[in-house]
Amino acid sequence: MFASMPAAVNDPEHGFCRDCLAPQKVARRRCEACGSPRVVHHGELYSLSLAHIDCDAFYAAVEKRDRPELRDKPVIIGGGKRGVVSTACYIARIRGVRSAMPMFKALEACPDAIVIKPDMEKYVTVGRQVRAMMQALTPLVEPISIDEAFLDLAGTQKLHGRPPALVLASFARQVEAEIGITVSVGLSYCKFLAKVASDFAKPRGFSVIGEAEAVSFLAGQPVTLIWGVGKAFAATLAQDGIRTIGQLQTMEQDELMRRYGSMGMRLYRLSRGMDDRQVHADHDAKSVSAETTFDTDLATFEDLVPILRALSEKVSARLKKSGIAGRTVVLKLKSADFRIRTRNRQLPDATRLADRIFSTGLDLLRREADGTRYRLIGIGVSDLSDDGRADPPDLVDVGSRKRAMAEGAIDALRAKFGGKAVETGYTFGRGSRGRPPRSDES
Ligand code: DCP
Ligand code: MG
Repeated sequence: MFASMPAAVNDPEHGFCRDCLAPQKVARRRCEACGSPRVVHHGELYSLSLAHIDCDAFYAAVEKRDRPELRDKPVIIGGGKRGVVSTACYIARIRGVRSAMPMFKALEACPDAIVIKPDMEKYVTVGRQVRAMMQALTPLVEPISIDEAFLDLAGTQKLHGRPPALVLASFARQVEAEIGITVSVGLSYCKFLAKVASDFAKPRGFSVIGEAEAVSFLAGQPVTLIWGVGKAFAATLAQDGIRTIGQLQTMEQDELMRRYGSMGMRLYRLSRGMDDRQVHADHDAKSVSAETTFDTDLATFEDLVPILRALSEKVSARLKKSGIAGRTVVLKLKSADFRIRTRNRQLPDATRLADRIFSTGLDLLRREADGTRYRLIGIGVSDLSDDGRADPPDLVDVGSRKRAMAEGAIDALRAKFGGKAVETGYTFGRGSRGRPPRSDES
């Protein structure tokens, strides 16, 4: 089923060596030309074109590149203000170190680890270099974070003179040679499975999930593999006795939607390997945001919520006006002593809906309303793209589709009667800006 497993080969013509790129006529464990064990075989190898590429242990890999004496040592990037692990190299991971682990715990697990403080500027630079190399392969590069992106290579065979699979394998080699870090590649027919695949054989992985085996592959996987199924939702599903994606595959769409409303449709489709989301090119990832400074500092969640609502609406209105959408929601707070906190969360799909921006911002705000007195709050979205396929009805739940329609109706009324004609619960009674008057705004 997977590229690295020659046993599942269904067409031995469809293979190559990831080291020397030589075609493989016979499904053997080692390359016919160079003897490398890194051979890839898959029946759909030369017809698939949607890829997800993710750098391996990114920050740690960059540090190891710059300090070769650390190559065979356990390295942890982290510490600093947060006191947690940002990333650990694969040697440290074998010893039990994980991202987001408190540093003292990481050092308990791996006392001889070398701890390096993050150098974000450097990582951003390297991330950009990798991205530029991706953009040389196809204009359809959709960055997901500093070290990962989706690439749609459909229709590029003529340009490259070889199929996407080979272009990707050669890209991985090029990143190693020119940048000095490694990547893992997932190749499939949809975003969901391309991302799953890239994660499957890390580090230096190259995994292929074809249409033919998607459903049977997914059947044995835990529900947490599905985008949007976090710990809390997995616990809900477990209460209902659902732990594997295979169990979801036996359930009807209606039932899933009745039981899980917002997530039911997503569970139904993704469990069956159905995912129509397209790869959207990067639009230079700027952001659209709105913020406001208060006359008097505010500390309670209740005081901040209506302001957040009003600002979310403002951001949404701007997005709608310019025909764009954003996928990462960013909350900004400035405390009375001028410390800035930014918190962000990435959504599965880009949005331009006030409702989604607000509810995501609300989640982020909840954790920050810890008694700190704030003088400013802001909300915005980044990872901008054309809005053509934002808030997709195929994957968005019924509830939010209704909210989207309601939002459209409210927009229409506002266009007709002015901004104050319709107020939502959170801003009602606070004026259209949802906060006490006299505040300035930027
Ligand atoms: N990162 C972080 N805090 C986290 C997770 C990630 O600061 N909780 C940073 C450090 C990572 C980078 O983002 O190097 C990329 O995140 P990934 O999830 O891709 O993790 P890695 O690239 O480190 O490891 P992997 O090989 O699993 O992709
Ligand atoms: Mg990574």
